[in-house]
Amino acid sequence: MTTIRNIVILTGAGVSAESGIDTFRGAGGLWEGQAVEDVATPEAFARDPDLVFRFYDTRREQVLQVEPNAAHHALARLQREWPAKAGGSVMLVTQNVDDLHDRALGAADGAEVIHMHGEHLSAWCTACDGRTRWTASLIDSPPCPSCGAPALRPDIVWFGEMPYRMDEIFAALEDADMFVSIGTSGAVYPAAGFVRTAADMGAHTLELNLEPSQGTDWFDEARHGPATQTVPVWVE
Ligand code: BJW
Repeated sequence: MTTIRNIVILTGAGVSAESGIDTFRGAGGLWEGQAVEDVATPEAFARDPDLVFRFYDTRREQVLQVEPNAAHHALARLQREWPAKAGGSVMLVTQNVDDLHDRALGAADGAEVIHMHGEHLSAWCTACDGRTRWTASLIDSPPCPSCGAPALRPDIVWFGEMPYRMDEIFAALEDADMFVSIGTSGAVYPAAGFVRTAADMGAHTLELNLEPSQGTDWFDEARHGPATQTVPVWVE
């Protein structure tokens, strides 16, 4: 059996569900009754920016009111302790646009959270390409703090846009001994395909999700249940 040194972890909305943030799909999901193309595409933003700003303003406010849960804390502990314990690395890639992993991790030497789909608490200026921490409303065209242009938009990767830091993520997947997917439906690419990249390179693959995801058959192993229970057990 291969010794596990390098781990890549992918998280999705299910990790933050027990903190009180809605998931996207399924009953009670954020997009139940809301067409995704009305809010989560560049075309929707061009068509009706105020609708899109209002949708993200509401969700930005929600993020400020919730706290990391036991799953976020367990993963942060793993990130802090694994390098010294196993002489390897942990890359935590999240599709989540909340900052709960970051808050659980705090300041930790050499450890970070990769937000491949962007962040609610960040605004992106389409004029100067600058990014600014942002907790207020984006309605009424506030000026960019760097260049002054009224060109800020949510720093969220919409459908049809390229997720962030893909080269680094694929390089880590190719070097991984273990790939763990937590709380994601496996409905959105390229993240849904990470398991196959890691498996093709010989990594052991594990799914932790409330229920079998769309890609569950691609994993070597699956454990089903709420993330606040399955993740701390796996980390220990
Ligand atoms: C629990 C739980 C608990 C609940 N405990 N678990 C056809 C084939 C392949 C690709 C495409 C295609 N047609 C179009 C595409 C591309 C498209 C895509 O994937 N579309 C699909 C719908 C098919 N993708 C893109 O456009 C992406 N860009 C791209 O592909 O660029 C080109 C490229 C090419 C090659 C390499 C690289 C790039 C961009 C995707 C951007 C996604 N953005 C969003 C943000 C929307 C805005 C917003 O935040 O409002 O990201 S969409 C949304 O879905 C959000 C999420 O990060 C993402 C994933 O959702 P997630 O996290 O999986 O949540 P859910 O709700 O789906 O699932 C939650 C799970 O948790 C469930 O399974 C529950 O059971 C579980 N759960 N409680 C544990 N307590």
